[in-house]
Amino acid sequence: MMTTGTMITRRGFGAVLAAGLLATSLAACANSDTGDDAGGGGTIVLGFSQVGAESGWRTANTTSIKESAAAAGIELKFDDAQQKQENQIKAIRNFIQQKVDVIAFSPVVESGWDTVLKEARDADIPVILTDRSVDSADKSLYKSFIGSDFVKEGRLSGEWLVEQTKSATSPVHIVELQGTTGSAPANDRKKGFAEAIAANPNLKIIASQSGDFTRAGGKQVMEQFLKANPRIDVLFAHNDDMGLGALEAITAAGKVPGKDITIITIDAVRDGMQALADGKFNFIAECSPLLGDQLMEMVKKVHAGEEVPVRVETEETTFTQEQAKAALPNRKY
Ligand code: GYE
Repeated sequence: MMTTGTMITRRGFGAVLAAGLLATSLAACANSDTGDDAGGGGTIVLGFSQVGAESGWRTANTTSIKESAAAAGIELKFDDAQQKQENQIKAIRNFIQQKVDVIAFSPVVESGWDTVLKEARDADIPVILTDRSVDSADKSLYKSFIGSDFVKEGRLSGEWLVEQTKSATSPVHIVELQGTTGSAPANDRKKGFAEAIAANPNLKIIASQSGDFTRAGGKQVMEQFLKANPRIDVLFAHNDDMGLGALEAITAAGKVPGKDITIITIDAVRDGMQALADGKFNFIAECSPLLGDQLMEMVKKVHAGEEVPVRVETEETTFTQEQAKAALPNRKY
């Protein structure tokens, strides 16, 4: 989803941060005297509520956040919500009780956050959203949202398919593996893809269901798709992991992934890139999980009471099979 207000890209953000660093450290020093930090001694304490460990993307995101917090000298209180909103709300309430300095979280779904976000605001604890956003109308409930443009990822995936199928004269049967129901990436990737493929009326989504962003979910739902639909030409999976799970179902059904069924996914984590380089996937739209450094810089600014952009968009690219072969040796996650 899009938020209004100042937009700034990752590169531009670096420069803005550099300018604010001096002020940040001065304010941090001043705070150390007041002794109001939960960690004591002037160390900034960040409470972070993670969605879970459902995918390769999520694992890489967690590593990035932990490593960046350590490098920035920020004390991290990390909670894994196991894909449940109720656990995230509990974790945020715990962080408020512990009087952490800043709260950050990646909301599992878009809706239902206003009450707990108001509690954080009442306690004067700034909140930063990372990776996924919320649909709250009241933008004063959080300071910023750092993450990708999921609609764009869906659109780029759809545009590639439109280009590949431009000479098709008969219907192209597409099945879609959606991410977690109600999550921003599932809602937005679906929307962007549907908008793009509307350019060619031959492109038809014949089945669409959630595989919850997991390999097991992708495999199970793909098995159902294959049973119910004698002809499937294209699979659009909202992440690599569901695509990887679906590979097993496709092979078990006696079909050749990447040839009999064209496979498009999103994320570009190492296993996905390997499948693309091996010819099993056909196209990936990248979504970077490396948000840790940007988050820690922003935590420092917000803690110092500085203004931050309301939206920081991650830069990303797309990969064909040839591009995946070239990029794999240097892939960090
Ligand atoms: O694409 C998926 C993960 O929110 C961008 O969550 C993230 C998504 C990512 O489970 O693999």
